Amino acid sequence: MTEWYDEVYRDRTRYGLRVTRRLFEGRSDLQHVEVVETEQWGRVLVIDGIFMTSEKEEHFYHEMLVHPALVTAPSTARVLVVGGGDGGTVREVLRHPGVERCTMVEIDGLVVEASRAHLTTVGTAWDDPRLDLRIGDGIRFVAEADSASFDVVLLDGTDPVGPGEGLFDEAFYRHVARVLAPDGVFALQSESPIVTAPVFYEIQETLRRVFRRVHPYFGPAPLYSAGLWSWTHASRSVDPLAADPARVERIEAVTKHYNRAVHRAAFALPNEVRRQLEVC
Ligand code: SPD
Repeated sequence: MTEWYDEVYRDRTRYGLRVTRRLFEGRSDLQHVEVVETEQWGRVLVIDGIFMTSEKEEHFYHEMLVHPALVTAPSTARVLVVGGGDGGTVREVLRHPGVERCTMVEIDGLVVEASRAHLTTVGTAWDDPRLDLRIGDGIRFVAEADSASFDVVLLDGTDPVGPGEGLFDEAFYRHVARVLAPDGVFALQSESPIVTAPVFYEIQETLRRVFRRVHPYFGPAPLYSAGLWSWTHASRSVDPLAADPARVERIEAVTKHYNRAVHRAAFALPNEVRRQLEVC
């Protein structure tokens, strides 16, 4: 069987993958969850018709979300991951030996279930004793967590539509700032500065109302059809280029994409972005 699976985003773009097999389809209270096998990217997790991650290119996204924060935060002992149900983000977090506990709060148990069964090369750290996996609402978890109880917070959500929408609100970011240690780091996926530019700039503006230092950075995420993807490093005082050399050396020995030069280059702002951020 071969057919095309088209991701239609906000009724404005269409990106298609040839599918050779449907492996999983289910509906939770929140979302429609699928795993399909594709010629191009291997197995792909799809939520509500939007491509989330794939076996063959997920490392770009997950390594770039995790390592810039994990090599710059003064401490990495207590990490919180909001979302990330496919397991790729916690896999990268738990590569860092300085992480003592990684709490992951995923709103949809079906995403974890489907990923554990069908994306076994993505989530390889489910049994790490440092992982504290909770199925629940990340917004509520952060609102109820103790102040200064995490050193790093990572947000690995969907696009800002559907159940993930509240994860892009100022109120949520204020709670993140509160639960972070004073020198803690928040990193999040922040959409495409090109295809979804208005959303990207809105995220930057909102973060700037909450954090003193807000630095978007860029890299490839081939599954998202956007050409260029962004993540953002936000904190009260941490320089995103002041990476701990020992941590960088250790992690770049095992990553597929991330290394010290990629780290530096990723924070270079294209002119259009720089100009636009000056007026934000
Ligand atoms: N356009 C899709 C953006 C999804 C970002 N999160 C993906 C989750 C991967 N762990």
